Amino acid sequence: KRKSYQQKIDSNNLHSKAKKLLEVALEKKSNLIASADVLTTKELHDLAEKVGPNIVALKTHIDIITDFDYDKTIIPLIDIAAKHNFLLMEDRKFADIGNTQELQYSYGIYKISNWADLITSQVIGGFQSLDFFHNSGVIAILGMSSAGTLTDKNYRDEATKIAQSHPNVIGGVAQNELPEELLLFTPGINLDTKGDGKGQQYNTPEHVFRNLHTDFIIVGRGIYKAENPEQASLSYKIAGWDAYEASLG
Ligand code: UP6
Repeated sequence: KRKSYQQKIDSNNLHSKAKKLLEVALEKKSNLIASADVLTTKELHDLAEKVGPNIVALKTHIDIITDFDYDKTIIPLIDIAAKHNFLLMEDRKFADIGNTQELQYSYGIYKISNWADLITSQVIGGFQSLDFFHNSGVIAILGMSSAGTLTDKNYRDEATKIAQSHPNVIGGVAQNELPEELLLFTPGINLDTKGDGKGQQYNTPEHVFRNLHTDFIIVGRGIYKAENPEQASLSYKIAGWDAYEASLG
């Protein structure tokens, strides 16, 4: 039997960003993270405004924004996030030594540490490589959704040990159930299709809540490519919440 969001909030030593995320989930009755894989600042802000009321977090790949400008892209995004009460999650998938990750996290044009409540990181660089992510909750990449991924059981088990023991880590991205002290974030979610012809493999919210006891679903093209992203975000929000409640038994 899985733990509820409230039971997770009440657990000891919860990271402040995990607590915030779970509180927003209960407040909005949502476990939906929209992935904003769009290419311009305007599209990013428009999508954030449209889906904002229905999501707990907006996931970015900030390095695909073609007209990125910190003041024009990030400052308004922070305001939209505050207005609609969602967190910002940068899906950077860091994968280097600690010193390099520290530089990539805080410097360059993106200055991720200034604004990202949550960041994703590989744990391939080992435990200490995660030490410098002080301002964000880290979501460790433990298993990938794509066909042929190298994240086999042995890798996942060892990566999960690092995630469980590191104080900066709040959870993992995976396609399997995790130890209950780690929040589980599951991408590869789509209600209409099984794949994208480029290796992505999709499941439904119902499947991942029932079988993996996931905590948060991540939806990209199912929302931002929909004819009506606002309506699509509402549909995924409801499907995710119903599946969560059903998984409580
Ligand atoms: N993502 C995955 N699978 C993983 C890890 N991350 O799909 O194992 C990310 C992708 C993309 C989003 O980088 O931003 O989740 C999924 O998008 P989609 O719903 O459009 O396939």
